[in-house]
Amino acid sequence: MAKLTLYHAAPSRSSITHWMLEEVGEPFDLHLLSLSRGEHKSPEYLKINPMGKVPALRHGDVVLTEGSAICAYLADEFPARKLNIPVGDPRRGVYLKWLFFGPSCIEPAITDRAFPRKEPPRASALGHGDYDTVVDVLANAVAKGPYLMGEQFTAADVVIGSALRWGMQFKLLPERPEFLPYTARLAERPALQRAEAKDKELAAA
Ligand SMILES: N[C@@H](CCC(=O)N[C@@H](CS)C(=O)NCC(=O)O)C(=O)O
Repeated sequence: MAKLTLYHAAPSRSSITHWMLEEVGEPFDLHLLSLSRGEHKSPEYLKINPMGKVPALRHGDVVLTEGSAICAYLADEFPARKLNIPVGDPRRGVYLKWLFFGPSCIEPAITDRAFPRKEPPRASALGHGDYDTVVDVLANAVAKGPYLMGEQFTAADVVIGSALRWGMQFKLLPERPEFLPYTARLAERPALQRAEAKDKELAAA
């Protein structure tokens, strides 16, 4: 079995992939990087992620970056865990939509809110449109539950759930009544609890 190593800083966006690894349940190593000491900009690490950012994942000879891609990759590599929707299943299209919606719509909507522009751009010129539409689409997606894809928890819940949890924590997303039961359900997952406890321990060290 090829070794899994997560290049990680706790807590950060790599916590999303830390949770995903806990859901997968295979043994993995954490290679910790101190963002405050700039270890993510070292020449050695820039060979792994030329963006100088966490997360990055090494799996045997495969190295990949971008949190959502890592979640999708792990779900597909370990299909027995049923964290993906496989090729050929008609539900896969919607599953992929949510995996991409995290970085391409929620993330820019949140950063627009955190760092408002002096002159608001035209919504039609932005890939995510506008903040309120992103929030409404998300609220509608999680309203029914228990998970985005219905009864099956998938990597898409790790990506979207992480964004909702983080966004609400930092008051950059509203605590909509549709979001709260969904994120409460996610918080009960033992894998998320293990990743969070470990990240707290690492952050305190
Ligand atoms: N597009 C990347 C973003 C990763 C990212 O921004 N990571 C932050 C941690 S929250 C980082 O490494 N920041 C350090 C820096 O840019 O100096 C992903 O989704 O994985």
